[in-house]
Amino acid sequence: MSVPSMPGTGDHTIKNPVLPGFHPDPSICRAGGDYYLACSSFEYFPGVPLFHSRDLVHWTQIGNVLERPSQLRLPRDAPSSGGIYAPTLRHHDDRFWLITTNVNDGGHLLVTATDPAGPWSDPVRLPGVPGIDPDLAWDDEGNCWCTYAGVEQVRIDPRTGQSFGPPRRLWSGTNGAKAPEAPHLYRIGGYWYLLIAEGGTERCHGVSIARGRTPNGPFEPCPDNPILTHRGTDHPIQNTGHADLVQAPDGSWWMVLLGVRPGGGTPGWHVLGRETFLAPVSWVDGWPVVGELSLVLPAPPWPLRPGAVAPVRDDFDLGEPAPCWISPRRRPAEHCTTNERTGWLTLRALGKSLDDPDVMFVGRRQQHLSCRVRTLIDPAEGSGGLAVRLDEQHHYAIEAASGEVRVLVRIGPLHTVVASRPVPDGPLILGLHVAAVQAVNEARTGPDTLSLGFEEPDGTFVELATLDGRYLSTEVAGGFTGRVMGMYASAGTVHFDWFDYEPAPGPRP
Ligand code: 6LW
Repeated sequence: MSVPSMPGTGDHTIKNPVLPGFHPDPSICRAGGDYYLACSSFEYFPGVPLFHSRDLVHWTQIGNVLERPSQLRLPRDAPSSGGIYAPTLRHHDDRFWLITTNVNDGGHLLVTATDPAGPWSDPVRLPGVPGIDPDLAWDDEGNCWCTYAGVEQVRIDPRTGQSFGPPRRLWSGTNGAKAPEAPHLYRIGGYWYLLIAEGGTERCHGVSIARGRTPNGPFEPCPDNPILTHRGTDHPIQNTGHADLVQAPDGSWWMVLLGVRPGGGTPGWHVLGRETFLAPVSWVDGWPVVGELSLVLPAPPWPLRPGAVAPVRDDFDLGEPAPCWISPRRRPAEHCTTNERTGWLTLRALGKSLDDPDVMFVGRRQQHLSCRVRTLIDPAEGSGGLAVRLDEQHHYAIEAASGEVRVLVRIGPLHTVVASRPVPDGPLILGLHVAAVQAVNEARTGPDTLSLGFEEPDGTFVELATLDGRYLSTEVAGGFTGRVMGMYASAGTVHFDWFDYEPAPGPRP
């Protein structure tokens, strides 16, 4: 069977991942010429980032689906990598529908909107539907089928959340592979296709498919399953799975999926979490065949429509934080505001450190393997700093307080101050430079280094510590998220005038 390559002239290339950084479990839909995509968000608030594109390649975040406490409750004891699991986003009946699971607050929830930029409704709950990874599909009779990991299915009323009858087992995947999950059900031509992930979300991840004549099966597995996996290969994109399909207006088919980019020696550490990749799909004998999935692809055969280039600096001049800013569990306005000091982000401490589940931390995803971040902090009324966080037990920070800066490290049960330096009172620029490794010349080389420091008034960067990045990787910390970089308060009130995030040239694309 021939494997198609990305259609197009090859004159232009696009970079995969199309959504770099911690953007796992992508779900996509199209309304006319507009594509929308949603991802999991776990313990972060607001939840479920929502993106728009007109070319499948360039994506702009237009909001977050769950942005009010009435939609998203993440209790203090919701662990990191708990909270919001994989969503499904669909356009049906002139409405956008999003179903997802809050594993720490009542399970599945379903919200709708006429404009995907929001506002989204308050949630409808689905107490009769167990599990994770819910999907929504409607048949011609108007029945709505909710299919979820396992893989099982139940008919629901999406307006009330009521379910009808006991769940039915549909398919448990191929050859006993673990974790049949992430189902998506589509009617394409004369068949209903059931796309799933299997093998687990680690190196053995893969995508398989089955088809049947009704949305309830019976389902016949594709003879070429898995239709996508990079397991057992040295491909730079690993853990490939959890896919969703979309058809472009020209009739071509595309897949979005999650994958990771491990770096360093053995076993390879990925630090940005699971990212969203794009691959072309063609159809052979009624089965989808996934084409080229690589870091650089020929562009699709339509004009590319790059959105606005993300500015390096956020000056905090808007009335509220831009949609890319996220916080663990909650972000009460009285603890995080751009209104107290005009043009500054003010954070008032909740938890006392980054170890606390309710630390007042506001961050954005690290999206490039090499990058630089800087922020101007005024710690006159408290202490706080600049941090890169994987979870409560894995973070590096440079913290400023009363005439001193300190580099704080937490790796699992170990906490330490690795460096400190007196500084004059007053506002100070803190910096963090991430550099992907040049080359793997021995098996134990880490994926990157992180240098933390501050700037002298003349702009010289004073590096206080350079740390191995492997300890802020999923292979060390575990879980489902990726690095988030941002500002925090550990005592009193701290103000931040601006925050810069700048990709840096690096040895890996
Ligand atoms: C998600 C499951 C998975 O619910 O990981 O990769 C889980 N796939 O489908 C958390 O993202």
